[in-house]
Amino acid sequence: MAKNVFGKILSNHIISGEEKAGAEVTIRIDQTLTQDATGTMTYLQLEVLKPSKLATELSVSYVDHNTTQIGYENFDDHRYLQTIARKYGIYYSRAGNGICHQVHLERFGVPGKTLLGSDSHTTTGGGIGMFAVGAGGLDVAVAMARGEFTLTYPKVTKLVLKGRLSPWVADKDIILKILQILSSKGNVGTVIEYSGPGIKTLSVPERATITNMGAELGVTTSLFPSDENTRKFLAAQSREEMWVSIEADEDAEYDSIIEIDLSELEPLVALPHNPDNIVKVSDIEDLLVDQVAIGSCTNSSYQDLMKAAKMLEARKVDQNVSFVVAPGSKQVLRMVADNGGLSNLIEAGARIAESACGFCIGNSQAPGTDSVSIRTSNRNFLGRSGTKSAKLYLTSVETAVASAIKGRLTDPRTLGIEFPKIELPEHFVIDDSMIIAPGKAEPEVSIFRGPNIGESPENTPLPERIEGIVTLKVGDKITTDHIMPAGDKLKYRSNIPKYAEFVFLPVDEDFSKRALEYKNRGICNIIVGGLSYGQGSSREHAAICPMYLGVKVVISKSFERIHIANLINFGILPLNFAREQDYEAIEQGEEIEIPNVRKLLKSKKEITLINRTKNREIKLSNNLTDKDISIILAGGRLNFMRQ
Ligand code: MIC
Ligand code: SF4
Repeated sequence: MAKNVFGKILSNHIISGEEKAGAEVTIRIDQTLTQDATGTMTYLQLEVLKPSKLATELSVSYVDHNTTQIGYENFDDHRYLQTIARKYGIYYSRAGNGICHQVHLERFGVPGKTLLGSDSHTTTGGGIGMFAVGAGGLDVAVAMARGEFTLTYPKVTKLVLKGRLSPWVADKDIILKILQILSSKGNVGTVIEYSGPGIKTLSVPERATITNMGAELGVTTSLFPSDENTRKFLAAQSREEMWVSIEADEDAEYDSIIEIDLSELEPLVALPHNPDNIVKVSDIEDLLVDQVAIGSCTNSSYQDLMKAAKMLEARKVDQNVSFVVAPGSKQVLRMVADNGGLSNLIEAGARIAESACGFCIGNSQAPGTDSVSIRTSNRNFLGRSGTKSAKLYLTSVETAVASAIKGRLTDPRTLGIEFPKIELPEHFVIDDSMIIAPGKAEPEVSIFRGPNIGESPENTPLPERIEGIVTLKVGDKITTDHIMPAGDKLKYRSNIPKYAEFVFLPVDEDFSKRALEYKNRGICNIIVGGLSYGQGSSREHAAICPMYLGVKVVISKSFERIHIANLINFGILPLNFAREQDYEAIEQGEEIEIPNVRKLLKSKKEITLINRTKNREIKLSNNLTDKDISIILAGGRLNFMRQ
């Protein structure tokens, strides 16, 4: 039977289940990646699973998020990760070597392989023809221990790119256009497969900018075929032997088809506070700008930085703009330095930041009060930058640099300078000295544990009857940045009791105190949410910390894929309103009862909630599989696996 690229990769990896949209399938995972902010919890869980050896072909532990090192916590956590990597035979990419997704693309990504990463932007790997998926840390720990991952077999959308981009219109504008068409909600359970003549005009790093922001679409992942451009990129990384050709069969079928003519695109911008809030740059030009930040796993490649450097040759950034540049990797920084690009950037007034997540996750370079920040990153959620009143606008590198020069949001086509066409280099500089390759696993190695490293907390089995209070009611598109803010709190990722103090901080400063008080009185905490609850990051802390505070149930109109998996993994029951309008029938502070919940879940009967305050019944539904239900009843995945 004719197959598309996704189908070809998946059928090579199926362990069990039917290859049919909506079916539950278990697939073999070839590679895993973790980053430090999710990694400490992932490896604490791996320690609980105690595998005698890893089941993956390759696993890499990156340090890229928590590199600010104010206080001892980050450095101690890095040491923990480094010793754990030795114990299990995991590659360890040291702080300073770069952002996980950029480095993985450069040094480890292999077309046709499956990659599971404890970071939502693991989807970046689709740019090199991998089936690359983001997941919670516990799922990644299980993949390392058992080599498998279970997911819902997705629908596949063919996204045909025709024509070629005009000068000054970039890879980023393509994905912003797709976000405008598809929005950031309602795409759960879909894979996007790129195709058409336009893809031949895009290099692997440009493709990776597009697949990176598949995370913002909320799709399972997205991917490009592995073609001549993929071969060229691997050859330039001295890894040509890893190349295989993977193209869709001519009559391959898709569930839906979308076409975009690249030649019709214009520079676009995502307005605050969601990446799908898209308008043309020319529509809001002249907006005064306080900060411009180039970098993040979306746009920090060699081509990105050299474009910026060329545009800034013999030019200065506006004196009112703070201009920060964070190269995606040590390789990028080294090559931009060798080629003279770094001097241009420095002379123009750039503040060169470490090759790390940095400004993107709000743990450095926080903008000022009410300020406008133009960024090449992928998320502009409220408070994400570390400054709640700041407004973040997401653009291409070209638009960001034009705006830095002018001090106002600027369509780069109006700059009147020569367009900087930067080709993919024939050879990248290869220096893997910041990656510690594993020798044989060393089971006896002593693991370093600083005072910040806690334990992996566990839940208790779901009670037969839930009696609780709606501790919080929120609206649509609540992101994991709302639930579990990062920024300057990121260093507490390994210390759950401390980190739990900040749950829902951007939404309700008293939530954590209130929830803990109810928990201590034996009352279950219940959260009510709107559409796309849990959008954004893979951080399982958005489930672990609420669990620690005694949250037992989240009822919402819909959930995002990774977050619902995390809720299940930690034994929090995710339920939907059977009728969306019933969202209105329940308010914060109301007393709730859900009787016979265990029995009803097991027998797959409809669950009814009793709003005791209003004396009214509300019907609830769910899409839980038998396995999900068993995990929730057991009080989370680790308990379930022990049974
Ligand atoms: C993010 O971009 O929000 C993060 C920080 O990379 C997260 C992971 C995390 O919260 O540690 C993600 O995207 O999954
Ligand atoms: Fe790091 Fe930002 Fe990418 Fe997340 S989105 S991995 S914080 S660079």
